[in-house]
Amino acid sequence: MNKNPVCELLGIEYPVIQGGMAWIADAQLAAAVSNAGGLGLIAAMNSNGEQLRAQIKEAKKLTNKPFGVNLMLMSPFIDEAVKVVCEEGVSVVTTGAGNPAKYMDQLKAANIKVICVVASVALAVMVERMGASAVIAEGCESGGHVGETTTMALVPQVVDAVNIPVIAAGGIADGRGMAAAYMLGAKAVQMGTRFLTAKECNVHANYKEKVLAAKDRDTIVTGKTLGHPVRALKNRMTREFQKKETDPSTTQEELETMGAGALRRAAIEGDVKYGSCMCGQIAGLVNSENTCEEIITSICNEAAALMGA
Ligand code: TUI
Repeated sequence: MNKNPVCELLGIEYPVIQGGMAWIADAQLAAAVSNAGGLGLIAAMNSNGEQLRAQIKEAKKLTNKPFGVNLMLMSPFIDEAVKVVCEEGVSVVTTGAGNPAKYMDQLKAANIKVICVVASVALAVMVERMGASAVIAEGCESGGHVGETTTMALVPQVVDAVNIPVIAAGGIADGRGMAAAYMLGAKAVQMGTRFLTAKECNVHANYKEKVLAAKDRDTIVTGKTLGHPVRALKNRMTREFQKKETDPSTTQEELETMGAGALRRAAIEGDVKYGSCMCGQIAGLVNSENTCEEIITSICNEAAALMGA
């Protein structure tokens, strides 16, 4: 895996990126992934500017390796977050859940490498033109905010449409998934669900246990009627949400209120019955809590063996 374009671009040892999971991906997780040779990301979604700055400063103390920040474009703090990553000299950001056009020039002017999460060929082509350094083609097997196309179908179509490196995400949690991503033309992988169960991940223990116990059909996508579909583990919350979503008398406001704060309730408070346990379809494969180093080395070794390297 020498001369991997994503490793060269980012100055990392292994082509493995940790997903920027809102309320979950903090400085400690990001630093653990980066110290293990991958690219750790701090999620900016749930932080105002000063909270994000504190997380970046903490990560700088915990690692001298490159790490990044995930900018969730639907976040109420997005303008502050962009300003802070520019001021703090973060080397790379990923963007997700929208079109990053508005922020691209500002980020590039601050010498930040921008890697955009895309769920379509059209957006991949657009962000390449805007100067993105790479794209993450994320299939709808992933957890949290999802597009409509699977990883298997999305990755090769994005690979054919752009000249920048493509990183595959959605449904990848072991060496087989990584090898498959390579066969589709990806040069690296991003994993969320696998790192959610890492030893260094500070998500509430109830949430972690639920992901470790989940099987293949335990996730569901809700929120399509609101325009931001979200994949999470099935529980009382998703059942009630689904019931309301299919009831024509339910208003958008009712649904928005129900969804608000749901991820925080699960990830921070441990309410896995009435919170949103966002998680990918690959959860059924994720059965053990491991260190970030174990996760990264095992997936890369397994993929290399499968590819006959
Ligand atoms: O962003 C994610 N996953 C997320 S963000 C999140 S936080 C949240 N909290 C409460 C409610 C909802 C979300 C949890 N998970 N992944 C990256 C991603 N981006 N997946 C899909 C996309 C995407 C989809 C459509 C990117 C762009 C897009 O189109 C934009 C356009 O205008 O064309």
